[in-house]
Amino acid sequence: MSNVFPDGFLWGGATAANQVEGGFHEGGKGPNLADVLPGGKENRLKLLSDTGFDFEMDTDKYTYPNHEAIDFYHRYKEDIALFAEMGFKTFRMSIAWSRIFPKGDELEPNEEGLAFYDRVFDELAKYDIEPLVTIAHYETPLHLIKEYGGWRNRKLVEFFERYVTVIFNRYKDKVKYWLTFNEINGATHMPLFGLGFSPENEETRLQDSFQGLHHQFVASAKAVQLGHEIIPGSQIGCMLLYAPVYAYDSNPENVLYAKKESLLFNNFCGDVQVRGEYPNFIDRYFQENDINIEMEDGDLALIKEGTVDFISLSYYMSRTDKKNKTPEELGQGNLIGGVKNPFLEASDWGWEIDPKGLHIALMELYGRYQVPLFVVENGLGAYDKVEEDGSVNDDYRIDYLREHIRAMGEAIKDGVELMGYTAWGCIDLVSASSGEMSKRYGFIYVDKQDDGSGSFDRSRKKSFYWYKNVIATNGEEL
Ligand code: BGP
Repeated sequence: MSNVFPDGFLWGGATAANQVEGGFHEGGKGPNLADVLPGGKENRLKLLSDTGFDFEMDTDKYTYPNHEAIDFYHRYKEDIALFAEMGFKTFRMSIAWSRIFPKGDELEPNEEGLAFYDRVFDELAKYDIEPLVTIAHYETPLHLIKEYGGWRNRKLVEFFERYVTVIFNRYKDKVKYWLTFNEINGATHMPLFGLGFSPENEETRLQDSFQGLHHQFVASAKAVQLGHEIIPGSQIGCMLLYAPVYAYDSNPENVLYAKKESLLFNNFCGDVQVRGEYPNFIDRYFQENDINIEMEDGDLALIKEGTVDFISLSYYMSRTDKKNKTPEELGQGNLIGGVKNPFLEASDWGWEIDPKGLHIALMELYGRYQVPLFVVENGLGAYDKVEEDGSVNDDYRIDYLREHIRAMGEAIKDGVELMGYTAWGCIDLVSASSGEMSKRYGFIYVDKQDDGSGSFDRSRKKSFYWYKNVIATNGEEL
């Protein structure tokens, strides 16, 4: 088989600051959203769907796993050396906004925070690993949440602009690839993560989420403009949580329903950020749900001018759905709803495993937008067993990744332009939705357990050697 992956394909791995760094009050960093999210699956999942979270910590009752995370803050050299050993061409990471602006609304940045990322980028450069930087990954400064109500407040656009101006200027010679808001379209499902607010009640959830999204669209467009000005040749992408929606059966009513759900979930944000316009279909949805977006003069023109250079996406699962569901059919563990797909198996966390869904996702996205795509998250969260000799034989992870990489190859054969692939959680990290360490994604095992115990030592899993060879053969040997 001749090689389907183009030369220069950006193989690598992905993380987010709050899930790896730790050092939560070191180097002048201020607290952010992730610092007040308790550990434990039930606690976290409840928060994500709940209303009225107060953003206070209760250390008697809960643990806070992101405080230490996996201590990348102190161990980044060792970790980057391991990424280099695997042959990474790129490393996706985020900058924690509250390391740069501890409260978020200051006028002057925190030099220690800036210097930390200088060191990380310099370390990556030693090994020719290209950084791919997410500007906002579920880590809004806590002060902006408590004082301003998160992204519902227009003020955040201004604070964000200050933040991106500082980081673009500081890192202009070190970082070429940027992403604005992680999984921006997840906002209406989980406003807590992306928008930094917990709805007061179900009635205000949609209105506030779409208003917050509008502010992020404006902020993202502004960032694209600034990035292009400050860093000539930079590539700035949006980031979508993409889950193709399948109709449960061929009943046209269900097909239509699935189509509409997909437009709303998968395409609304992309339409705004890639095409630079609110799509026509959203008018009806806004009317029917009584959603009124406050816009300022110039917002729509800015959105039109600040369209992204490429689309990045996370892909974990597809969604199967039908118009009329019984309560028993609902949910089924997939984070984004839907009903159980009888053809698919699920992970231990109930996430349905569907490599073909990635092929479909890439074809849908490329067909609609015709801009380069970048898969910046994909992977299997699983319980790993450490053998007596210290090895981790994670064949299940290899199987999962192999099939998804194959699916990307098939999409490339179908004409999709794909820039790269960064496997999520290339080193074990704190799970976003459950706060657990035991939901592991890594090629590199980290000896830290759910209760926070462990040596934090790193070791290579079987998948480490497998992925190294995948990269070395540019995806030819899977
Ligand atoms: C995405 C997030 C990541 C990440 C991943 C896996 O939604 O962008 O931050 O954590 O999902 O999810 P989880 O950690 O819940 O398994």
